[in-house]
Parts: sequence; structure tokens; C-alpha cells
Amino acid sequence: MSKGVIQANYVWLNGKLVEWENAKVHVLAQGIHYGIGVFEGIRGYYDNDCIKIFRLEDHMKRFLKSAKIIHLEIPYTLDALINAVIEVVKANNFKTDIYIRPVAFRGPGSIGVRAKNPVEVAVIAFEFGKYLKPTGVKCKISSWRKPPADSLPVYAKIAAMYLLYHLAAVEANNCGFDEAILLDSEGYVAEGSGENIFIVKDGVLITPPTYGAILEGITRDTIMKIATEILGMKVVERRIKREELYTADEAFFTGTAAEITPIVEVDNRIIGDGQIGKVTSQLMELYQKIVRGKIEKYGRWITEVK
Ligand code: PY5
Repeated sequence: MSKGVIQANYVWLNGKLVEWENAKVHVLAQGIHYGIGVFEGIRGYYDNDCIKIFRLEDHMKRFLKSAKIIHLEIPYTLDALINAVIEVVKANNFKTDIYIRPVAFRGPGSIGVRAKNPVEVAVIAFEFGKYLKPTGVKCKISSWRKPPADSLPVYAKIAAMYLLYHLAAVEANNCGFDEAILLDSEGYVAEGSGENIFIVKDGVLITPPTYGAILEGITRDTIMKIATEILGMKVVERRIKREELYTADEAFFTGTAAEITPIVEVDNRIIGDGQIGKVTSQLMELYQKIVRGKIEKYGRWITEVK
């Protein structure tokens, strides 16, 4: 997403496959003007001559929930959306790891903010590598805050929210950091510009709660399950103070694009010994096995596309 030009052969647009060049939107689309849209980010891993899509159903369920929250009536069922993803992945005949981006937004029609223009839906899939440095990122606490729960629906993965993340990420990069960490409106640690956050303290895994100002990440859920079920760790969901982040034994981000990314520095404070922590590296290794279907217990999370 961050580097290079993305391209593939086909895009699924409003019910059918179209060639990449023809996957177009009208400039009057309300989604462009007001950010009225929702999206998902899903990864597919190329393994054993097929693409293994990770937690496809969970992502598409969240897509429909996000849409419902912002009044976006998606004219497809959950099954039809899942099939659309499979169809576009198959059509592109990928031979590498991929990223899948379902998106729905209001198209052209009227100009007013109260207008409910017809909804357009697309699924874009393309070859994709790492999103953040897997060797560890240096972060800056952003001057941009997460809005309170009565300002924008933080639970929904809505397009408009990503202006905030863009501002935070660009600010961090301009100051020489790799990624931003946003605090909530009360000053507690919320999440990265496209990732949830965890810290390790005295062998306990701690992450901000879902009733806080965070997106309920699917990778976050995966990591909480792996940590308790495989590593036998205690996982606590509670508010995290900025000082606790600075003094954590380990810290890392989770996200579909970021997978598990170690955080090695925050606001010029080195986290732990500045290297990838022990728990972080164990989770990174387990995650890579699980997404490629190498751990049977979690096989239910994988959809194979041949
Ligand atoms: N928080 C925010 C703000 C996110 O955008 C994302 C996902 C997450 C947390 C993690 O959620 P999940 O684990 O369900 O992916 N971000 C997108 C992704 O595909 C990328 C946005 C640029 O990872």
C-alpha cells in the first residue's frame, strides 16, 4: 500500500468482474466528497499452490456491520460477498501473498450530505508484501487524538476515519518515525494508524479494551486466542497509560496488513532492550504458521482458493 503502483488483472465491481483499467468511479461519488464508505483489509497467503485467505467470513461480517452503522445498504448477502472475494482472487491467478480490499461507498446522484445516493461495492485484490518493518518500528505518540465514542463510530471501519490516521501517520513520518500511536480523548493509549497495540509487562499481555476508542481488530482477536491457548499467557484488556507503554518489557502492533510488528521505540524511549522481544517473536512465528494453515486447530480460519 505504501510503496509502488498496485495492479492486478481483474476487479470485482458491482456484481461482476471487470478489467483493472475499467474499474472506475464517477467524480461526483458521495464517497469521495464526504468519505461515506466502509472497507475491509484481508490477507491471502500463497502456500501449496493455492491462496489461503485468513478469516474471510469474520472480515465480511465486520464489513456488513460497519455498513449498517453508517446506513449504507449493501445490496449483497454475506455469502454473495464471500463469493465475490473468492471469484476475484481466482480470476487473478495470483502466485504470491496478496491483500484483498472490499470497499463500499455512496456513488453519484445528489450533492447534499443527507442524500443517500446508490451504493457501489468493489473487491480489489493485489500482490502484497510487508506493510511495516518486521524488524521493528519507531513510533511517535500523535498530536491527533481518537475522537470520543459520540463523535465518530470508532467500531466501524469507515473511510472518513482514515483521514485522521493519514494525518497521524504523515506527522510521524515527517518527524522521522515509522508509525504513529494515537491516544484516546482521555489520554490513554488507543491504537496505531492501522493497527491495534499490545504491551507485555511481567509476562502478562495487555491491550486496550474494545469498549475503548479502538477498532475491534481480527488480528487482535487471533493474538489473544494464540497467547492464551498456545502460550498459556494471561491476557488483560484494560486502559494503558502512555508511561506504561514507555516502560513496557515489549510492545507490538497487530493488524491484517501489519501482521505482528514489533515496536522498538516510542517517543525516543527504547522499549525493552530495543530488540524484538521474546513473546513478540514467539507470536510472530505462530501467526505465520496459523495464517498458512500449519496449525490444525485453527484451520477453520482459512479459506483455500485454488
Ligand atoms: N485499527 C485500525 C485503525 C485499523 O485500520 C486496523 C486495520 C486495525 C486496527 C487492525 O484490524 P485487523 O486486525 O482486523 O486488520 N487496518 C488495515 C489492515 O488491513 C489497514 C489500513 C490502512 O490492516
